[in-house]
Parts: sequence; structure tokens; C-alpha cells
Amino acid sequence: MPSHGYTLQGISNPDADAVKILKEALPFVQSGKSLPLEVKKLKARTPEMERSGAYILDISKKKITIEIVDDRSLFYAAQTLKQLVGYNEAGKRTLPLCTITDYPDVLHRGTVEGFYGTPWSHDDRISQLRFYGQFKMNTYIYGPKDDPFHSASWREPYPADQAKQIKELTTEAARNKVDFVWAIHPGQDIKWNATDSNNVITKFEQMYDLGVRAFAVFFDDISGEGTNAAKQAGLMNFIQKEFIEKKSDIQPLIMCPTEYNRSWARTDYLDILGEQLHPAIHIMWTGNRVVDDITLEGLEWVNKRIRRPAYIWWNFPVSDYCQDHLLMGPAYGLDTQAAGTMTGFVSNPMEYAEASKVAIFGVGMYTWNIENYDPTQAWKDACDFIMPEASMAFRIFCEHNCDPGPNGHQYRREESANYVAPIQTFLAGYKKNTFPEQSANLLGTLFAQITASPSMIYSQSPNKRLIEQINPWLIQFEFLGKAGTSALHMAHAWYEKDRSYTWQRYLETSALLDSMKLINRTLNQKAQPKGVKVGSKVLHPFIVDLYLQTGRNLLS
Ligand code: 14T
Repeated sequence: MPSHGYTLQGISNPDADAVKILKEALPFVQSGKSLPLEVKKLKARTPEMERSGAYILDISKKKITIEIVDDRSLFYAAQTLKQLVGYNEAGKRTLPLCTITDYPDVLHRGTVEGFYGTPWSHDDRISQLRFYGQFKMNTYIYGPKDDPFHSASWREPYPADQAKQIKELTTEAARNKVDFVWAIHPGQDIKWNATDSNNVITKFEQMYDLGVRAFAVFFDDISGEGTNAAKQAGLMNFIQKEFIEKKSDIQPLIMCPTEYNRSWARTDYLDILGEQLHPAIHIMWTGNRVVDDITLEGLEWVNKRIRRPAYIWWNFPVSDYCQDHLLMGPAYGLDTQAAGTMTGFVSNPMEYAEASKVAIFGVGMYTWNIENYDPTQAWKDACDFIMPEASMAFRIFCEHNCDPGPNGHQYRREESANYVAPIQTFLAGYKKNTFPEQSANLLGTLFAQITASPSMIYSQSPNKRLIEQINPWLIQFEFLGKAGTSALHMAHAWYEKDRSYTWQRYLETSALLDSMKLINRTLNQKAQPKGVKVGSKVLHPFIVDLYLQTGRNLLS
């Protein structure tokens, strides 16, 4: 396709951040032979195409046309265009001729930094905001439970150095067309009087001065006076009237209720909010439980009570309740029939920002196009995007680090699902003194790949921060691979009736399993529960099973 440059035409003030991306995608020229790239206002024929970020991108032989609702539309069209640029064998730039009519299914998409534990670093947050922009997520809610100025000391202003960083975040968010939502968590000690109502507004004014244009109030995980629904609604409505409506440039207010999931909703709390809370205020909701799948049925249940579409706070991949595990698996359990039943959808991630991108990528895909969401495909694409230099090694790591283990929320995830059947076949055969070749080979290959993947990741990935965050689990993962390999050799030796080699491999497996215990008792010890678990749902139990079985064989 065209080897010539483009000239920008149409609307007089195209968004500068979007133009920057267009210029990364295509060559632009001031004069001479060129093709037009025209940007114009979109004339929507459906309500979806009036949403912020909606666009029509038309690429023909002679022209590119981009029709937009707002700056965000142009930014997203530019991101799409950049993804469409390819190169043929001759190294010439290619573009497919097409018309793309694109709009989001969910209005507010992204994350809520709402976990307990070490808050994300400033650089983590900058990297997140850029990532959201790239994949059309438009919301970052700031509410780390362990930031005192968000929660315990909510009345205090931020010290100058932290205020400066928040200002930088609002600037970076704006560049990426992300709404930076600053949340306050005042419920544990709030007094229902004018002084504290004004304290909230004073704090919001300070945040406004730092560039914040979207706000939330969280009433989760509190007890006592603060949990009163009518009082909460009163404060929210006061903020709505005295702050939001007095400024003209603030996004809709968001609240996280105290009864934020169905299993806790045993009173008339939600009905009071539904009746009394100003209709423009969004209400967050984690689903049928604190940590759970999101179903259409559950959404319809809550929407009826709160008299508006819920704003989903999805507690995945947050791992503050299972800190010895990483949640690196696909973002699944999201109803593909739920379009139109929620106004927002944000993921509460792990304290490991880079590692959380695997799941967040899935949330981006789901919220943009709910009906066509494919969790496995999104997960694979996420691994390719996050670690292109070693995407297979990274995918193997993620595939066996999915399940949180037994936990108070009764939330479990599939893990190593492709290996459940081969393991069953192998163990059943082994117990009958046979050696199922096919499954043994499959598992042998798997454990070899597991052993090799950490060094692949260390040597190939330039993402130092990601490696730093997952390092205890990478170390453990290599031991898992070695233990699995050793255990398979041990089983094979037993099948071959080679007692001495069986003993040798038995002791080796034993030592490797001990190394895993040592890692578990040495690394990540400040966590709750402490330790480092990998492959804990399928692979590690398999190795232990094989080890114990062979031990009994040797001693019988
Ligand atoms: F606001 C809520 F929607 C919410 O989920 N709040 C917290 C959240 O900060 C935390 O990251 C998440 C996962 O652990 O669960 C909520 O915190 C809890 C939930 C409990 F069931 C804290 C204690 C609990 F017993």
C-alpha cells in the first residue's frame, strides 16, 4: 500500500496525544505528494456511537477517514491504526483496506488500586496508565488501603512530595485519556456532622488542585456508625451538590457501599441507597460474594435494588487474601450476556503491578466487547504483549500459577487444566505397574519446559520490574520443574525394576521437594499467608503423589 506520506485534515484542533500516536504509525508530510487523513465529527445513528471513545476508522486506497465523538475517540482510533500497520516481505508498510466501527460496551473500564498491602510505586502507576491507554481502558481508581491519606488519616493533606507525584499521575492519565479517580475511605472514624462533611470536600478541593477530575468515596470494610446507609447517602448527596455540581468539569461521583456484595446484603441497606442516593452517583459492587464471578443474574439482582446499573469492582487478580500465590491465569467467569447491565467495570489487581497486567488485559478486552470475549485468547495475547521476548516461557509460568489455594472466600481457579487428564492416566497406569508412555512423554516435556522457563525469562525479558515482582515464584518454579522431571525418572526406573536407580531418583526428588519447602519458608515471609506456592493445584500434588507412592513401593 501507500509508500507516500499523509496530511492531516479536518477538525481544527485534533488531540495532541492522539496525533503523536498517528505520527508513530504513519509518516506525515507538510507538502508534496500525499494522501489525506481526515478527522471529522461523528454523526451517530445509534446511542453506542455517542459514547466517549467511539470512532469510525475508514481506510481506503486514496484516503483515511476518522470520525470521532471526542478526543478519546481519536486517541483510540490512532491506537487501532497503529496496530493495523504491518510490513510485507519487501519491508514496505502495509495497511488493510477496511472500515472499523468501534465503541465500548462498558462506559468506565480499568482498575481500582484497592487492595491491602504495599501500594503500587509511582513508576508502576505511570506504566499502568500507558498500558490502559494502549488497550482502550479509561479508568484508574486510586484507593490503596495502605495509603494513610486515603484511609486512616483521610483528613490530612498529602505531604508535598506525594502531592507532586499525584499531580504527575493526573497529567499522565490525561495523556492516555484515562480518568484518574481519587478515592477517600473515611468510614472508620467519620462523624456524621458538618465538620466532617466539609473535611471531605476540603480534601477533594486539594486533590482537584492537583489535577484530579474524578472522585470516589469508599465505605467498604468498616464497622460502627460509618456503616449507616442514610447517613452515607446524605454525605454523598452533599458532595454531589456542593462540589461536583459547582464545578463543571468533574466526572460522575462513585461510591463503594458497605454491603458491597450479595452475600452481605441482608438488610434494607441497598434499598435505602437505591432510594436516597442521587441518581447520578455510581454504586460499586463485587458480585454475589466478595471474590466471585460476575453473572447477569447477579447484576440484575443488585440493579433492581440500587435502581441503577452497578459499577463492578471485580476482586481479581487481587491476591491480598492469598499472598503466597500469584494469580496469573485468564480473566474468566465474566458473563458474556451482561452488556448494558453495568456502568463501570474495574479490576482490583495484585500489589504486583506488572504481573497484574495479564488479568487487566483480559478486563480491557471484556469491557470493550463483552459478547465476543474469549478469556483464553485474551490471556495468550496478554502473555505475548507483556513478554514478547519470551512469551512461551511466560505463558507456561502463568498457566501453572492461577489458583489461589484454599481461602476464606471459597474462590478457586482452574490451573494446569490441560494436564489433569494426562496425570490421571499416568497415575492410574503407574499404580497398576504399567508406564503410560504418551502421558509420561507429555509430562516429561512439560517439566523440562518448566525448568527452562525461569532462565529464559531472566535472560530474554527486559522488564526488570516484572521479574523483580515475580522472582520468588520464578525461583520456586524452576524447582518444581526439576522435581517433576526427577519424579518421572524415578517412576520409570521403578517400572523398569531398577531398584537402585529408583532409590537414587527417589532421594533426588526428595531433596528437590525439600528445596521447595525451604523456599516456601524463606521467601515472602512478611506475607499472609507467608511463603511461595507454584503449581499448587495440580502439578505439585502430582509430584508428591508419585513420590509417596514410589516410597511405599520401595519399602514394600
Ligand atoms: F470495597 C470492596 F469492594 C472490597 O472488595 N474491599 C476489600 C478490598 O480492599 C480487598 O482487596 C478485597 C480482597 O481481599 O476484599 C475487600 O476486603 C475484605 C474482604 C473481606 F471479606 C477484607 C476483609 C474481609 F473479611
